[in-house]
Amino acid sequence: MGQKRNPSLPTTSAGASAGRAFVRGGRGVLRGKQVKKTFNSIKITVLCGFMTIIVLRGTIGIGNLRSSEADAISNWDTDRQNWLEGNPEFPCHVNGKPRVLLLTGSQPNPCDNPIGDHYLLKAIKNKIDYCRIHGIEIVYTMAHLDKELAGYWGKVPMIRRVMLSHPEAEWIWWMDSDALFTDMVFEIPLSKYSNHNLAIHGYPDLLFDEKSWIALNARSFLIRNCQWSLDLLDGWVTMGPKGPLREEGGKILSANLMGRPDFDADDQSALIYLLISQRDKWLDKVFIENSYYLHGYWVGLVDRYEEMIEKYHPGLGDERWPLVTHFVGCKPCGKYGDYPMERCLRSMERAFNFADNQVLKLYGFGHRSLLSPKIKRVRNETDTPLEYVDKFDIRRASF
Ligand SMILES: [Mn+2]
Repeated sequence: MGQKRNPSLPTTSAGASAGRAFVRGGRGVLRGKQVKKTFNSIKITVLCGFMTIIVLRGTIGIGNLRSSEADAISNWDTDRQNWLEGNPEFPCHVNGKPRVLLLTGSQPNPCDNPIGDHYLLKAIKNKIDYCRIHGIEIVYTMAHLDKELAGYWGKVPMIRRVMLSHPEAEWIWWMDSDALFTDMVFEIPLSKYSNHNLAIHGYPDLLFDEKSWIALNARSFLIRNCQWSLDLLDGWVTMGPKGPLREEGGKILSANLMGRPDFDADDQSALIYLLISQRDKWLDKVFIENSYYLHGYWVGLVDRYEEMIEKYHPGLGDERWPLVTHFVGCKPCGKYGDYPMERCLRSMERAFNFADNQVLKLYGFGHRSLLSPKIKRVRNETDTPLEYVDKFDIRRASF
């Protein structure tokens, strides 16, 4: 090697040369020179370390959902099927219905304002009620699995993780923390999706004719636990990682999707773009749902609750009685929403109480008004309480 012939040349093998510098120092080389050489070696060590990190970044899952190539999964359908057969105590169908796991979550830190945490609590209470009534399990996550995929991108690695860790779950239902169930009776018509792997709220004409960036809503959707979905998540997340991938991705999305402002790649636009640009690969397994509100935009719904109560009844799920009211553009946990905080909180309170009235009915209570956390009795106590169970327990409604 070069260093052997000319000991004063900088070395490229940093670890070994650092040791050698001390040996050379022992031969009587000036101490200052020795220190300088050692310093050079350290610089090279740092540089080599940096290069190693860059090389490793390419292989440890920046830009894909895997921690290394070793856990690329290609046989999930067979593996999962075998697991299900070996674990009959964890069936993927219960009482003839596919097992659904609702996945939601919020940031690991406190909200900027304590009122934000109060509404996160109300939002999870609301989801617990709906899921208890409909036999759905809940996973609430506060973990950031991947530093590169923070914020709304965080759901993608989390969905994948939950699929692989809960092989018994047939469907994973992602729902944002700022979405509330407002129809406690309506049940997802899963049998409709028996030939599909993704059920998502949206409009086919907006997707195919207009390529609109709001053609689908990715904040409440159902995805089947299968290999197709793992592949979709892998394709979906490519624009997710912080930095150049997300910045360049944003430019591609704005150039291709109608109405999209210029900003870094977001999960919803990326999904729309993936489905449009690889239509043949994905679309026959995607059910674009708009017969009920799997996602319902809160503006235009929250002011109509009294009218709904007057004219309709829960169980419809659509614009007459929306399954979900989603507070898009409200940031109760953060600082900067698109709408005034007061209007958002007031509307969330109304949505929560609208839903809670449907839950409280079984117990004989209701909110004093849609804006009041206080309750009042809505019927007298009785010495034959079981007749009210038959009448008001939503779980006994005819599904
Ligand atoms: Mn949201």
